[in-house]
Amino acid sequence: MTRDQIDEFLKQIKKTEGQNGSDRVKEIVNRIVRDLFYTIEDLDVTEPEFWTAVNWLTETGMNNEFGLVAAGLGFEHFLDMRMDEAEAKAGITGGTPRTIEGPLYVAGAPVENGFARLDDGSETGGETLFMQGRVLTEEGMPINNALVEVWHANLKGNYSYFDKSQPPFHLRRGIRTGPDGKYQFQSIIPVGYSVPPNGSTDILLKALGRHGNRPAHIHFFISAPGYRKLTTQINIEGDPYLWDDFAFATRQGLVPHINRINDPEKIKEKGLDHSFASIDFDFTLHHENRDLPPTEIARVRAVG
Ligand code: MBD
Ligand code: FE
Repeated sequence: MTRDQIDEFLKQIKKTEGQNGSDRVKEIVNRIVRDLFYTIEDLDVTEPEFWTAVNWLTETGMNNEFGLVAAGLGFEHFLDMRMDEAEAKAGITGGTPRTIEGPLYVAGAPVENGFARLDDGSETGGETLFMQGRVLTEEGMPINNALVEVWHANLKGNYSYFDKSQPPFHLRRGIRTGPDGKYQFQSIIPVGYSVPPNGSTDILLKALGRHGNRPAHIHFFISAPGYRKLTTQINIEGDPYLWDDFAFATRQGLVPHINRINDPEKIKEKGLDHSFASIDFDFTLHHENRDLPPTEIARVRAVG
């Protein structure tokens, strides 16, 4: 069909809309439908191809994998790029880089003051991790009463809540800073995540000749009254997927050095009988800015 014929049909569809409904939704949906009509025409998408896609969408919804698809197709990182750009235009630069939330946050984790242990000791064969630092203003001043929300995978790359074999809120905590802005947690160094084998995301990525692996990482929400909420992650250095993340989330500045602590005094201090890994990492928050889109993002999330 010609563009004119397609546009004629789009006009006919548009005419059915009436006054009710949302102008915003109308604009977005009509734009997407137009682009898809053009795609079908230009690429001569066959009917079986079209229905394969419809079926894939149905299954992706039934599997609750659209959050994963959004990450894997780069949409989530693209939204980060747009937020970075909006901030840069407003003169906000530097500080701790943001990176994607991903689909595996669960609200309601226990909150502790200053320090939390995330793992329940049941994960064996892994490496004990202590991670610590401060939450700071752009000016380098400690932020009191900041909330450090942290979540990560276990040694199989699985997240509690979604993996029902782990206890509630395993490897998930909130840590509240005091006047010194300090946080610290004890946990285990996680293993990288892979999309569910033979799931919708896996099927799509394989058809694209891609993999569905993420390097080992730890997620954070850092928030404090009067500051822009920071959504970010740190990566575990040395992971083979460090710069080959299927979700495009690795960023310079988010790969801290891991110190291996072998000093018997320091090991004893922690109540351990083996060496451990230690990461020092400060988070810098930007002041709240009412001219910018908020970084506290409304999004349906699991509640544990
Ligand atoms: C993850 O753990 C994750 O962080 C993202 C972005 C996507 C899938 C699994
Ligand atoms: Fe993750």
